[in-house]
Amino acid sequence: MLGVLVGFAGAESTAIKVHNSWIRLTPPVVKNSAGYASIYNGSDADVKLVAVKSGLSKKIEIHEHKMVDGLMKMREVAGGLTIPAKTSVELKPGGYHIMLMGLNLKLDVAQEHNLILVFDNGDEVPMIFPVKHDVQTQGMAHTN
Ligand SMILES: [Cu+2]
Repeated sequence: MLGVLVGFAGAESTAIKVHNSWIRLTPPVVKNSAGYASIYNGSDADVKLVAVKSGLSKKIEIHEHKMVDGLMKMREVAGGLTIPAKTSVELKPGGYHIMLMGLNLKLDVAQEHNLILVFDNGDEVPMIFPVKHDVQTQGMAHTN
């Protein structure tokens, strides 16, 4: 039996919380970029991130990085990215990411873009994604 308590447009209606969202700044000649965030599913049922909506790029896919024959390759996550119940899934460089293909504008660090995360339970979660420099090596920085 399907639940009927859906359809509330307010932010309170979803048990899905998105944190630490950002888009990687790519050079102007690169027409693709990637978005990252941590997605927490506070509900009692698994959900899947099945799509992301934005006018920022012509096409958006949910990708993963996988080692294939010793090479790091990325590919679309078939059927959507599962966020297990009461669990947080991290989208980050080298792992899952929102692939922005065919950017419609030049990225700049001053920008913030609105992306809507679409889940298979019908939830649509809008989130602001600021454009940032890749900070994945930040923790390894040191001074001599
Ligand atoms: Cu990708």
